[in-house]
Parts: sequence; C-alpha cells; structure tokens
Amino acid sequence: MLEELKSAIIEGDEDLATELIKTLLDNGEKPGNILNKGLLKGMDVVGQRFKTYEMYLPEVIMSATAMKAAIDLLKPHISKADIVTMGKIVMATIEGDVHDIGKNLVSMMLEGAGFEIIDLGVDVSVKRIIESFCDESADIIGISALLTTTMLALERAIQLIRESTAGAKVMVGGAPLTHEYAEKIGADGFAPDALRAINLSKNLSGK
Ligand code: B1M
Repeated sequence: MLEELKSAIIEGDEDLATELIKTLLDNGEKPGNILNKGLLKGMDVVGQRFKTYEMYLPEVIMSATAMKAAIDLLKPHISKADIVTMGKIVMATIEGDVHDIGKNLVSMMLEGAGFEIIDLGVDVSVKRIIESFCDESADIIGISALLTTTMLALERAIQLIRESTAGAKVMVGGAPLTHEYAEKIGADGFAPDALRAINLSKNLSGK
C-alpha cells in the first residue's frame, strides 16, 4: 500500500492519498514509514520528472497539494524522531508584492523534502523577516519577488539581513530573477524552480 501511496502523490490524487494514509494508520503502519517510504519517495519522483520535463507545473502543483493534505493528516501521528529535519526556513514574499503561488509551491515542496517552513505570507517587511529568523533560530531565509520593482528591493533587504543577523543564508526566487542578479545583490543562492530550491536549501543548510 506504500507503493500505492507513492503513486497517488505522483499522480497528485489528494483523495486517494488521504484515504490510503487513513487505512495505513488503521492497519498499524508506522507514521515514519508512511512519510519516508510513501510520501517522500513519491515527491522524489515528482522532482526528477519535473527536472526532465516529464511533468509540468500544473501536475507538480497537484502533487504538492496532495502532499500538503497528506502531511497535514499525518502530522499529529508523527513523532519528532520520525521527521528528518533538513533545516528551518523562513519564507516570505517581499514587501510590496502579493504574488504567492510560486512561494507556496516551493514551501510545500521544501516541507515535503523534510524542511520546517515558517511561512510569513506576502507583502512582508524585512524587519519582520529578520525578527522571525532570529526568534525561530532558523537556518535559511527564503524571499520571493515577482515584480521588477520588488526584485530591486531585494538588494536593500539582503543588506539589512547581513547587518542584523550572523550567518543567515539567503535564498531568493521569482520569475524576474537570474543567477547573475542574485549574485550581484549578495544572495547566497537563486532557485529558478521548486526542485532547485530543494537542492539549494540542502546545500545552504549543510544538513
Ligand atoms: Co501579477 N504580475 N500582478 N498577479 N501575475 C505578473 C508577475 C506579471 C509578469 C504579469 C504581466 O504583466 N505579464 C507582472 C509583473 C511585471 C513586472 O513587474 N515585470 C504582474 C503585475 C504587473 C501585477 C500587478 C502590478 C498588476 C496590477 O495590479 N496592475 C499586481 C501586483 C500586486 C502586488 O504584488 N503589489 C499583480 C497582481 C496579481 C494577482 C493578485 C492578480 C495574481 C497573484 C495571485 C497570487 O499569487 N496569489 C497575479 C498573477 C497570478 C500573476 C501571473 C499571471 C502568474 C504568477 C504565478 O503565480 N506564476 C504573472 C504572469 C506570469 O508569470 N505569467 C504575473 C506561477 C508560479 C508557480 O511561478 O511565481 O515564478 P513563479 O514561481 C516559480 C519560480 O519563480 C520559483 O519557483 C516557482 C515554481 O517553479 N520561485 C521560487 C518563486 N518564488 C521562489 C522563492 C524561492 C525559490 C524559488 O525561494 C525563496
């Protein structure tokens, strides 16, 4: 049944995934196995297929949505020992910008890959991002910007983050950004899509 669950995640079938999880739990399957041998294995395949263009964004969104519902259902049953914590990430869409579809997708995928996500939402001030990073003792700050105007505001945001935190790793993303721009403004990395956000976060957290 774990194989079926893996396929349900790949297919983005939220109803089947949640139904299977309920049955697995009723049958006494360990929540850690459901997570690691079913859900995360499914997301691995989604990530690979997205990379090789066998899956496209709408399908990835369906998988990520099914994954989120599955994780929400499983969360109360999972002990800390079952969770492979890859690191804690404070995610936000920068002040002045309300686009969050990409950020939410990336957050869901990161959560599926084992990161703990503190999602501050949209139109978030740098001050709030820094406060949350410090309060949560997070490893990474992830900032999304979809507008050319807010993309330009990222440079100042990164400056402030550098001045106010010791060792915050900053990942940036959003359609108008490029690797060159991210490097120029002092970000630790740019992820053009959710899969590369996972790889980049793994590198940045060093876990
Ligand atoms: Co707006 N919008 N919008 N919009 N919108 C764009 C971005 C735009 C390109 C449309 C256009 O003109 N062709 C344009 C920007 C132009 C520019 O600045 N160069 C634009 C504009 C102008 C505006 C308004 C100013 C319109 C107006 O009011 N006059 C306004 C801005 C409001 C504001 O923010 N202050 C506005 C509003 C809106 C809606 C509210 C209607 C809605 C947003 C709803 C929402 O997000 N909840 C909206 C939408 C939907 C879009 C488009 C159509 C789609 C964006 C999207 O969700 N893409 C967009 C045009 C387009 O892109 N075709 C457009 C899908 C998403 C999965 O991709 O966000 O790129 P994306 O995320 C990707 C990667 O970039 C990356 O991973 C994701 C998955 O692969 N990624 C990260 C993203 N964030 C990441 C963070 C990471 C790592 C990777 O780590 C931290």
